[in-house]
Amino acid sequence: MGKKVVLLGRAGVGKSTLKEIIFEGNNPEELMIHSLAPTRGMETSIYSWLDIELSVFDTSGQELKNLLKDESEQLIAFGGVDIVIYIFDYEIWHSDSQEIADEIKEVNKIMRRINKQAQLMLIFHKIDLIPKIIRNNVKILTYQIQNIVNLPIKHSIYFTSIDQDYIYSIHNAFSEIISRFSEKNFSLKKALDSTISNFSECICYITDYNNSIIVQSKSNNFNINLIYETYRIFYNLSRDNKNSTYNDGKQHLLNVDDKILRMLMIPLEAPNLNLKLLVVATESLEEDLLNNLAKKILSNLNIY
Ligand SMILES: Nc1nc2c(ncn2[C@@H]2O[C@H](COP(=O)(O)OP(=O)(O)OP(=O)(O)O)[C@@H](O)[C@H]2O)c(=O)[nH]1
Ligand SMILES: [Mg+2]
Repeated sequence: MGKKVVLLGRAGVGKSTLKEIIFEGNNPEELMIHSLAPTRGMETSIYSWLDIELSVFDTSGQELKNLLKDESEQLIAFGGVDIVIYIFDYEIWHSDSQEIADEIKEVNKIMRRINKQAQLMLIFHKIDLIPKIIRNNVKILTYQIQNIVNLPIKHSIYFTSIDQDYIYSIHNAFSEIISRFSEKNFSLKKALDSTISNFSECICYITDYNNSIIVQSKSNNFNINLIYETYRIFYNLSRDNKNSTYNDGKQHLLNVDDKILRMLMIPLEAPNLNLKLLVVATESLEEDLLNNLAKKILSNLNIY
């Protein structure tokens, strides 16, 4: 059965750009240089994502205020919706946090009225524009945002950017959001989560044949300030076609800031399932850890 996703947010926060990269496979670097035209009305597109069909409604930021007032518009946007993704960015949050918080509350109120089952997700986009000191403390930023927004449920906030240094953050955000209703994505996620929960200081991903991360998991104590740096490394590896050097099933040591990251890439060779690589990495110096983790994940994935 198809699922409906609505992208909401002010003009220029990056809704259409995210849609183009995640679902249309467009080049993030080009979209950073050549902006898309502002969206007018609601643009609806249908996409496949692993085992599900998604109808994505990309709305106009210019017309958001109107949408939040006009009941017939609201029925079109929120009727039958499964997930509403509200996107905002640092600039807007920085200059207008209370207004953005009120807008998120308003969206939540309308959703509760029209469609109680729908879930609201928050994306804080363009993290490349945040000063580094704030970017490295996303936990504090999350806490601040949740407090100002002050909804009954504390919503997760995904921090994203299309900048090549952070590109995997957007695949990760969408993978987590969509895995709520993709059985296949969900079972892969469950296999990764249950395996990695017994390991310390590790992160793992599965990529598809577009070099997108379709699912990822990490140990509770994996240093979250390293995540965006690890995205950067993996992105550069796949972009430079250096995968072949790294996907040899052997461990490689990488420099991440002033830390060493140990990494292992294993080809999954499952094109029929669109699963290309398993990537595991750890900050731990223990060599056996990664081999053990990869072996356990492979047996829990049960794809062969
Ligand atoms: N620095 C930075 N710029 C971004 C990022 N993502 C998108 N942009 C830029 O943000 C601008 C607006 O992007 P759009 O995707 O058209 O914004 P939108 O939310 O669809 O806007 P409307 O259609 O008017 O509602 C473009 O100039 C993009 O290049 C990002 O991660 N970092
Ligand atoms: Mg747009």
